[in-house]
Amino acid sequence: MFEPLTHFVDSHSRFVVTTHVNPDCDALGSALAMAHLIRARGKAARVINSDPTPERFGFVDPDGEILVFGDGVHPEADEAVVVVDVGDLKRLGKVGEFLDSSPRPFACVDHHKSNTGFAEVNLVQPDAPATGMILAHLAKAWGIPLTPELASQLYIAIYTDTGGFRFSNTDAETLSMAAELVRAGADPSYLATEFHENIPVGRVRLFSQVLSNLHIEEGGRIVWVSVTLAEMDAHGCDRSDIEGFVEYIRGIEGIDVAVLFRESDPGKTKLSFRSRHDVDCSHLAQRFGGGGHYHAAGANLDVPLEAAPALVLPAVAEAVRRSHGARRAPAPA
Ligand SMILES: [Mn+2]
Repeated sequence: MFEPLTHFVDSHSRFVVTTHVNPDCDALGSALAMAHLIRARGKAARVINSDPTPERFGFVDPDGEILVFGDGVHPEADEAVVVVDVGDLKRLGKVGEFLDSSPRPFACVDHHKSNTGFAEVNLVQPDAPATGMILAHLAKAWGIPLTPELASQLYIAIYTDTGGFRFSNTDAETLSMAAELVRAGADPSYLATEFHENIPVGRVRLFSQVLSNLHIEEGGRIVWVSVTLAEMDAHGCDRSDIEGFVEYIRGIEGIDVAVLFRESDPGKTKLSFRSRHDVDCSHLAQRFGGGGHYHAAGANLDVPLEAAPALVLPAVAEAVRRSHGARRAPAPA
């Protein structure tokens, strides 16, 4: 299954690796790991992203290797491109627009259920818990030793995309790969602490404001919140600070779907869906032009924040009514 990508890497000599806008730790760790693997195969590789690395994820890239697309920083004519953790070309941001106007060979390594196989070479495994997991297997297939740096990049990718080994994508294989990465030098306590315990106080204040207006519908099966640009500005927050809000409200007892409506630009709304049980968020997001995973997905609407809930919530309610909700524990014999 790695042959097409192996052939792609062997057929070019210089590479740019890139990932989605508003990068999370799977995106960042996977981009760095992919560049490392390409270099270990004797080729040149650098990482250029559309968005700067969010400050609180700086620990993923301690050497500041990730470049930001801009004046004079873009894929050169002789650089092939590898896109990681991207299921939809729209999520490539400025780098995507640049590639549209100046096409070059490109490959994609990803695990989004909604990935349509848009690249020339697609290494897409929807069952993988993280793009970092696919790359951990690729490192082994290529016989590339796991340095502590590489192991840390892959570990944080897997750790965060499994919600700290909580989500249904966590299985024995996930945990045994994590153990292998720890043996190779990833420090689980350090990485988890950097990830969870670096919260700017403005983010906590914004969260408390958002939570003060929590909406519960469908007899407690749907929960939703919204956040405006003005609220984010007032607390010095950017969109990366909002990550995690929707995960938190998904934890409310008895709910099936959590939705976050975020004003992304004036007149535009970003939707984030999180579900439990048998509600397919990826399917829900696709109804609004987005995509993602079964239990986590998103979409962008050209609709003002105030108008978005009335447009979206009926579809969520329909999905919830069709679903079976929590599986009941078997009755004692
Ligand atoms: Mn991912």
